[in-house]
Amino acid sequence: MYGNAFVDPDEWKKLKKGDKTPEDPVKLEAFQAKIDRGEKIEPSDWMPKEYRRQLIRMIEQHANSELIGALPEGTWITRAPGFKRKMAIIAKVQDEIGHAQLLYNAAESLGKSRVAMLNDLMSGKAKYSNVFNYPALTWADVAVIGFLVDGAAIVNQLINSKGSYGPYCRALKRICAEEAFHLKQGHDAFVALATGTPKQQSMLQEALNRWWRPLIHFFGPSDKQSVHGETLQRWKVKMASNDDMRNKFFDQYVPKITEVGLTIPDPELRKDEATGEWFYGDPDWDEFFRVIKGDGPCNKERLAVRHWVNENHQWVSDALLRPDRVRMVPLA
Ligand code: BYC
Repeated sequence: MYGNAFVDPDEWKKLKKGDKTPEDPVKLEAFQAKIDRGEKIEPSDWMPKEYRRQLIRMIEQHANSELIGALPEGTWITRAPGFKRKMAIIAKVQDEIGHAQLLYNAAESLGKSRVAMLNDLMSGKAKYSNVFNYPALTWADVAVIGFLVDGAAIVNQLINSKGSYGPYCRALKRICAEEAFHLKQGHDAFVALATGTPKQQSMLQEALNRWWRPLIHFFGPSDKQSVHGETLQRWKVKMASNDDMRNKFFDQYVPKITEVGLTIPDPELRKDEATGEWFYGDPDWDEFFRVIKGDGPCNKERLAVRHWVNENHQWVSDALLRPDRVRMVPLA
């Protein structure tokens, strides 16, 4: 099933088979010129196969991140401290699933079906953000996710919402508006703990210590190690490099973390005031690559939830899409 009427499903089949036919140089030049003029590319427009393939990879990974990203905080719905925080976290988790919907739609507009994307997620073929392979051990972890993971995501998404692919940029704009509200609830929970009892403060510091390294990894490997960065920036899919986005995050969030009395768990972190560049200690990129390849603390647990949903909730899709398959049981 394809979510967009413009899509030729054969395009995706060809891409999957690794179609290496050279692009028409005239079309390619016109395409790049359009991007350089800052115009949007829409699903019905001609696009190079590699542009389509790269966008599917990145948007699909982003959609998977929203879907799986709902899980660490979702596990805290039943244990959130107080009614108001419980209501807020329920609404936030629902929003994240809504973001996944928007992004799967945007990726579908390029020709890959949602079912194929969910299958690739479950088989481990498609990635999702490294950060969601870590556990939320305490309520303070939820505060760190709500403030700093959402903050990091906003840095990335605001920049990329000015990119070249229309459906992705429009989805990002809407997502950023909702994320800005998530950030407020994350900041509120964060500040409440930072200004709370000594026990709450140390719980928050411990959570920050756990999340700092995954947060650095969130923006992707350094520009020297980035595989797709250059191509994606040329096509204005990524509007800044991994290192530039990470730098922006440090600029915005390091002062917010330290002003509430927390210590950043990296004695080497410093800003060169002359160049504006941040330097940080070794974030162990081996750990990053291990985690994104499936060997993180929670990878198996996260995918197990998707398998469970797939097996136990198939009837919902059947009822919506194939009502002929659903057997109605009369009420006694
Ligand atoms: N995690 O060439 P590079 C949220 C992979 S959800 C995992 O630099 P690229 C939220 C990369 O895929 C929002 N993998 O890649 C939800 C590539 O591997 P493959 C999450 C990563 O694409 C719920 C390899 O490393 N945000 O905020 O140029 C609750 C080489 O990297 C990661 C997004 O998904 C990573 N962090 O740049 C709360 C943003 N980083 O595919 C919050 C959308 C790199 O060759 N994505 N890899 O096997 C992007 O902006 C870009 O894809 C990245 C990476 C900057 C992440």
